[in-house]
Amino acid sequence: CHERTTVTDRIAPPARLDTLVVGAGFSGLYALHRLREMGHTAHLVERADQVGGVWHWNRYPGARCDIESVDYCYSFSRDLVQEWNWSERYPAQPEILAYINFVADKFDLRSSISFHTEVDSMVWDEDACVWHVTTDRGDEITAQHVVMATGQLAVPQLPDIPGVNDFGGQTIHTGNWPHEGIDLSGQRVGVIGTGSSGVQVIPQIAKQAEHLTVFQRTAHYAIPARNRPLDQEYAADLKERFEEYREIARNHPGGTHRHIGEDSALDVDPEAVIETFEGHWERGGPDILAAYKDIRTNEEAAERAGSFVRDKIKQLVKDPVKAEILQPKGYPFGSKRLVLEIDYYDTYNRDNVSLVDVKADPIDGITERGIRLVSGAEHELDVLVHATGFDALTGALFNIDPVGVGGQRLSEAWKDGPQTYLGISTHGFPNMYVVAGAGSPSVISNVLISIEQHVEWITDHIGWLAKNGLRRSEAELDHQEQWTHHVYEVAQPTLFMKGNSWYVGANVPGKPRVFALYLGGVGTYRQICQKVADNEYEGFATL
Ligand code: FAD
Ligand code: N01
Repeated sequence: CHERTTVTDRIAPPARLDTLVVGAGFSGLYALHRLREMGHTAHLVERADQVGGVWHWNRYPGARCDIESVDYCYSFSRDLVQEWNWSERYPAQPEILAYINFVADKFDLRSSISFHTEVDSMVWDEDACVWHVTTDRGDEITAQHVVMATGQLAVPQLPDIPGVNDFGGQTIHTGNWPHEGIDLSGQRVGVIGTGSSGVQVIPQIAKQAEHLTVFQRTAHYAIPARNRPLDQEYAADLKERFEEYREIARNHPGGTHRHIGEDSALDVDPEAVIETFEGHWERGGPDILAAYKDIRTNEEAAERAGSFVRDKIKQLVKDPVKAEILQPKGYPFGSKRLVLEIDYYDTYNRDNVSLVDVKADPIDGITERGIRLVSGAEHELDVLVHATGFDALTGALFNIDPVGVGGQRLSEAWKDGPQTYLGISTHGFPNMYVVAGAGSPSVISNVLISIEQHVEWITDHIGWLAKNGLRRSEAELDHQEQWTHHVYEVAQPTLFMKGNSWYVGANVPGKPRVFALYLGGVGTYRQICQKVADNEYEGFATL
């Protein structure tokens, strides 16, 4: 079943629904399943031709998860857990997509999904207490509730470079890779971007292309994934005690099983710190981030890890000029997303790979033939790959730009950054719930844990409203203000604000610079949400 995906013809969505779900990634599929189980009329609309979300769109060679497979999966169905077998420590995109297809088959989800259908508007009707939704296929849907499962990283972002559309060869964004693949043999390929996507795709392109030129603006910290086949005895043991295993993750700050160090990196003998980092380097994975309690809050502590990784890069990359360019500088370790790499640094030891430091000599423009630098140097290319990231968290929501109470648009309500209560709801947008988005742990956690918690909370809330004969639920303004302030307040002491990354909206011109993810921890967040529910959804005005 690892090869299987299913493309389905479009079915028209029903005109009236209890709940409309938008998006067929992990979030939307579980929401649809749960709502149907509750006996609600629910339907899902997805712009792609199949399920999968990011794992459908990001088919670039090398695409892979950076959370271990045994953690990056659903836990709501015991049968599902028992039936599915992961093959690797960090699953690759085809295996994750096959898993999502397996889930869609098992729970017969496709019969309630309209593929090839993009929601393009949502308008709240205050008199009828419903959303009027339209799609690019001419559908008009009236739904009492809308679950926005539109993703965190669902809108590819092209670089802000003059002439970005002028290139005469083939242009590809990693987040919209051609499904049929692309033959790069004999091609001169350029890659802009060296974040998680760039670091994964670059080694794979280097193996195929005649020549690869990487245009790097900021070197990212990358550490080995040490991916390997999943030990099947270990996997079988976890299946035996999966509920207990998963419960630990549900209450862990990151939604994983990562050990969190209790010492300061500054209080421990420097040689012992290096030894600890060496252990992480050998084991691979992102746990080095939690080796000491202050790596994400204290620049000096972060620098211990930063200089350790820079030393490794010097050893791994033979050409000292390339090695110098590849060493991250000017921002603290961990303030941009830590990247897991497979053969990344070694790729720069190949004869067919060049590295251009576009911080030192910036890109002046993209031309018909390739890339021109400010110095006047030109790089002729046949294929240009943008590994330039996404309009994160708000991009897909603003593409729809729901119109709420009094005609206010979401983009207006969020002009200074996301304003939410628990990340789930926004004042002025009743009966609209966002899954694993801004204001919640979302992409700063194992997203699967966060998605399950959100979907369960949201669908329980919808069920509670129905049971109590309530038709309208809206975040109260004072609770929203307190929560939004709390989210920013928790982020302030961390180093995240010091990295120019998508976490703070730095990659999208004009985006407000705010850190909008909740850093208080997955377990703490779960408790807060539970308390709100236990107190009859305190902070929500219902009628
Ligand atoms: P998505 O998977 O983004 O699904 C959203 C869906 O909504 C998409 O199918 C989209 O087409 C659809 N949609 C959006 N707007 C509309 C509209 N207007 N109308 C109709 N449909 C619409 N997280 C981790 O925890 N660990 C990882 O290792 C990890 N790796 C990642 C690797 C990549 C390459 C990317 C891009 C993200 C990764 N993430 C990872 C984060 C990832 O976003 C989540 O893990 C998770 O897959 C999100 O699921 P989702 O259903 O919430 O959103
Ligand atoms: O995007 P990014 P991504 N000129 O925004 C560069 C998840 N994910 O797709 O750093 C030159 O991180 C930009 O440079 P700079 C994960 O959450 C996970 O790689 O801004 N360069 C940067 O190098 C991740 O964090 C996996 O200076 C330009 C790159 O483009 C998130 O998705 C795999 C430029 C963008 O990096 C996004 O990752 C893939 C310009 N004008 C994705 N504009 C896993 O491993 C941008 N850049 C699980």
